[in-house]
Parts: sequence; structure tokens; C-alpha cells
Amino acid sequence: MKTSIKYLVAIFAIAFTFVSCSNDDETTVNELDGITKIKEITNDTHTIELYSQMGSLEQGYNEISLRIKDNTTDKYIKNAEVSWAPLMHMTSMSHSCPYSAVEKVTENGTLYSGYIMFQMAQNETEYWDLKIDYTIDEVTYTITEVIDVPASAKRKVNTFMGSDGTKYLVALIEPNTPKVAINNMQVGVWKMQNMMTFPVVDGYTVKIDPRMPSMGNHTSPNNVHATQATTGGLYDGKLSLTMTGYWKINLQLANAEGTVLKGEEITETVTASSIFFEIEF
Ligand SMILES: [Cu+2]
Repeated sequence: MKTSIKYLVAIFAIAFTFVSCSNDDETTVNELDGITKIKEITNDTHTIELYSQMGSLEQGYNEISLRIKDNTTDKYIKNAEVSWAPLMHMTSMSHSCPYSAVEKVTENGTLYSGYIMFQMAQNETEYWDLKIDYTIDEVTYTITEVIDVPASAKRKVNTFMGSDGTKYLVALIEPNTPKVAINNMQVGVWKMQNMMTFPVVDGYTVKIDPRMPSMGNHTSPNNVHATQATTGGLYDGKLSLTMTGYWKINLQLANAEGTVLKGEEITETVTASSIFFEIEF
């Protein structure tokens, strides 16, 4: 009799394990909170769903998520190793852009995510495509599809040659929804190593000077220049916006020694820097 009770307990324990496993599938529904599908890309074996907050892509910094669905079973793959490579096809040449690795969002989920910073927009004859390579149970697959990258309405990217002869890319990430407040600001800084490789630049400072050109070019108090918290990461600062309207965020990029490589200080006679972001709200 005692043994049968033990068996019962064991069976309950096993049943519980299965119940909690199947709950994982239900939580995957919440993975899509706050993101909208951009498009689906299909090859013979899988369908890849691309997502972003806006449900579209745009010139500049884009956080992109994806899911991989098995075309045969209709199930989402949880154990893939994923990488991607964006490529712009221009009339005279092709090039890539800054982009991150693709990481699993949660261990038991189906979502993978990373960022891509498209420094240029598409036009009638020049376009971006996205190649996604993925490995499932040691089998590798690939998929390539043209993606829509329209120009941003306001300037969110600066691509320029620094006084050190290096080509840099500086992109605005936050604030996405600016407020009359001291906004958290996030900026990305990369350099062009070659046409295909754009590593994060470490230890620099992005100096900011927000101005309202329509109102005597006034600035705002309590801004904090953007610096990097962790090597290989993005840059954080504080952007003070004292009223709604059009702001030009004048920039200066300084290296680890404090030498300004590009951009000008705003004075009575210099009313704008050669590198800047625009915000209107
Ligand atoms: Cu291009």
C-alpha cells in the first residue's frame, strides 16, 4: 500500500512538470506585447516573422525581433542559433551597416531580437535586403529578402569623417516619444571598418547642445552628455527639452582623450553644429 502511494506522488509530480511545460507555450503570447509584425519571409522549411515596435522599419536605429516557424508542424523554434546581415545594394557598390548579434529574448520563449542601424534610406533604384542564417539541431538554413527602409522624417543619423581620418556613424535611439522634461537619451556610436564591418566605438563622448532655432537659438539646462556604461554598448545621457516644438540637438563627438573629432561648439556666430539630430514634438 505504501509503495502505491509513493507511485501516486511520483505520477502527480510528473503530471505537474508537464503542466508547467505546457504553460510555457501560453506565455509566448505575451512575447508579442508592444511589437507589431513587419513581414513574413518564407523558404522551403520555415517562415520567419519580423517584428518591430512600429510594425515597420525606418532609416536609423531599429530594434527588430523575429520568430521562426516550422512550415510542417506550424510550431515556433525555440533552440535556433540566429545571425543576420543587412546589405544595401547601391548602383555603384554594396555595403552593410551597424548591427548587433541576434539573441534569444527569454530562455523558454520563441522570440529572438537585436538591432540594425540603417544609415541610409532606400530610393527608387537602391535597396536593402536582409540575410538571416540560422541553425536548428546542427542543420543550417538561410533566407534573404528585400526589406523596406524609407527615409526618416527628421535627422536621426550622422555619417561623417572624423578629424582622425575614421568614418563614424552616430544615431539617435532615445527619446522615442520626447516629453517636456529631462528625457533619457540614448545614442549609438559606430565606426566604418570596411564596407561590411561597423563595430561599436568604445569610450567616446557624444556632447549635446539642444537648441530652438526659431526662438533665438535658446538652449536648455541640465543636459548630460552621452557616455557608455558598458564596453560594446550604447551611449546614455540626459536631454532637457523645456517646451514643445522643433529642437536641433547639436552634437560633438569626442574621443577617449577628449579631442573633438567632429562637430562645433555653439556660439553667437556658430549657430549650428555640422552634426546634429532633429526632434519635433
Ligand atoms: Cu547605401
